[in-house]
Amino acid sequence: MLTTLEFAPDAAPEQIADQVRAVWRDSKVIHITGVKPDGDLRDYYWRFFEDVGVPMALAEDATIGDRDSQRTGSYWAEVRYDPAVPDAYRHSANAQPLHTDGAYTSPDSVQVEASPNAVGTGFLGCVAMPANGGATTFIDAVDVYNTMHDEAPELLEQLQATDVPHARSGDRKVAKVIEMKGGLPVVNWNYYCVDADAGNEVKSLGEQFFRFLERSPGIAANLQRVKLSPGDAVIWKDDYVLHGRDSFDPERTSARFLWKTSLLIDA
Ligand SMILES: O=C(O)CCC(=O)C(=O)O
Ligand SMILES: [Fe+2]
Repeated sequence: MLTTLEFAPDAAPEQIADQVRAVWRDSKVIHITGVKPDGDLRDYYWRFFEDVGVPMALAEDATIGDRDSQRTGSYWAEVRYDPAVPDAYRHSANAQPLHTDGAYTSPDSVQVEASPNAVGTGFLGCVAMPANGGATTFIDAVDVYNTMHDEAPELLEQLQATDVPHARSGDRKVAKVIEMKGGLPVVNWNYYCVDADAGNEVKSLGEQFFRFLERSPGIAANLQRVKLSPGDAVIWKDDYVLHGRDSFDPERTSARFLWKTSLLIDA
């Protein structure tokens, strides 16, 4: 599931694109490591994006408006430790529970045209990382499915049979939390964005899945950790894995600083 690609510090974005294309089909998470771009990391990786797909302007800003109106129309959002911004995982040092980024959005949300082969892909690029903790965590949806099959078969059946609405920032999407598509399980999940209007049964199902992910031995055993270094990036097929992060020792404001965006990759 996880592929690590090592590069020289001065590798060109086009080299990254070539290597990513070569492993794309058989990877769900790709850790790009070793590059030390001069200047703004966003400019460097933008050139990589242009070679492999189409960026999506889905960024949110936790410092403006309320949770329903935080879409900025821009491509990049900060995931940056800042104790001055309350109630936002993106600015805290807490562990972040497993989720998908696209739980309430689709390519229609930003009016980009998706080719039939395009895959919704998350991106994090690293500006700063503290010494202790702060790895981004991933689990293959196949492992989620198999673990549930063994540990919680009834919950798995219910999730496969239930439409769950997610909503935030003016976007709404109704989907199964886990569903077989083309022979592979796909996931759509963010506990904190289950629509407040969802019925009690749906909400209770969400509570059970949240607790399952937190407590299941099989989930913990299959989790993979990617700890980014400055210059590194990680991309992941958002519908095919769940991701989250470990808590970290905050050290100081901006001690952990990642640039986040999403794109459609049609490698
Ligand atoms: O901080 C991380 O490593 C993950 C952040 C994340 O998943 C998010 O902001 O959606
Ligand atoms: Fe995320």
